[in-house]
Amino acid sequence: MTYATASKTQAYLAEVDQFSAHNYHPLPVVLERGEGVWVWDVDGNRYLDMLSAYSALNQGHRHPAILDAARKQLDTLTLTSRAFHNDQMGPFLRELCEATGFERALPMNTGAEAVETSIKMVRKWGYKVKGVEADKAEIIVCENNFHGRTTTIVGFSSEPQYKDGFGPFTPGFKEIPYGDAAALKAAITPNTVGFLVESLQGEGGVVVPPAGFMAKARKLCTENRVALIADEIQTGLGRTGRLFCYEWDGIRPDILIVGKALGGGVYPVSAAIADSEYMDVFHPGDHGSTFGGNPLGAAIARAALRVILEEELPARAARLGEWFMERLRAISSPHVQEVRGKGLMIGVVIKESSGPARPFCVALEHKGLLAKETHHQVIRFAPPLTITEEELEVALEIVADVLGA
Ligand code: IF1
Repeated sequence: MTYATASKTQAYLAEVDQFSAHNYHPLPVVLERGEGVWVWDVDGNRYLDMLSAYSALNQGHRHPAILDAARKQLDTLTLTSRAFHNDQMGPFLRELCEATGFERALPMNTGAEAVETSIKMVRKWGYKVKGVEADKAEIIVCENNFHGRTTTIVGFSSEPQYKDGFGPFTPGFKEIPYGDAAALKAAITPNTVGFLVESLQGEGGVVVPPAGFMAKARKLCTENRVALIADEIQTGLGRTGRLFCYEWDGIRPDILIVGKALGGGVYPVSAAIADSEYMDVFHPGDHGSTFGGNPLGAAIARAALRVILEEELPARAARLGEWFMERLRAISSPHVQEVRGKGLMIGVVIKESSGPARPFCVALEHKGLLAKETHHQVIRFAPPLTITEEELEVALEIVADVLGA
């Protein structure tokens, strides 16, 4: 089965080329419908979605329980601003705290906003609680990180393209190689307030840190009174086979950042989560958002979280991910250098000698499987966690067809 690029698709591509900013280079597929792990394009072709909106669709497209909650809330109350209370935000934050084991949560919308929230929280904690001299706070980050697109966040990116032309940048960030506990130890000074880290790097190319790295980071942070800030926006909520990826190291961060799948594939919802020691540095007027904690988003996030817990999606991701990775490794291919990942966050690394990963993604698309390359050489497979073994068999057949000898 090969899908020809038909005329309806071409018309949509021409339109977006004319009217959109050219800040993306998507695969040339125009989607109009989704259900579970499947999506359909405007020419009626069906695809298996193996990207899941970069893990924002862990529960699959249009999960019935999440849509029900959204519809019910649409018919009741959608937006209040934080000038007033609403009856969804409190239950949402209580359920989020209960699921994560923290005392408080601060609701935002996008991942980058929750990262910014954490940066502000940990800096203020540094000044008011730890006693760092004014404007001297340092935050340690990792090479190859991805935490969002705001000017502050791209300022500490190691990817030149993300920063080129966007300076001047916010000072106060220090970079270490990802997974290097000795470098972390050496980088900590009395002014260090936080260590911001992805428990497994997503955009960096599905990079799994050396075993025990997060546990070592936890220990160093505790010894030096540095807040460990885990960005679980992409790895969290079941993706890697645990509710949060740091659980693989048996640790707990001081500040936890969630987004993407918290919105159930329906609506942007993010949060910074921490105990009172950190969260209570915020006083009325210090920080906020027009839409953060709105009743529509809160109702959707409650349902999104419920689906992950009740359907035991983390355990499902662990079981299916291990099996799928094994099967991927068994494909005899002249192009594959390595298959790596955790749970259903999987990277297939293409050998340099076989060229970049993108043409392989185009070939997969033509056979009905949507995946996206990252960092030139890596094909990322991250299907909805609701995917079945049978559906993964369909994927394996297509992947073997494209990557096989
Ligand atoms: C795009 C990437 C993935 C994230 C982590 C924070 C954010 C992200 C670990 C910011 C966002 C998104 C951004 C999106 C594509 C996607 C992405 F390729 F860009 F890097 F997943 F790998 N922390 N990642 O992964 O969250 O503000 O976007 O809600 O097109 O930029 P956001």
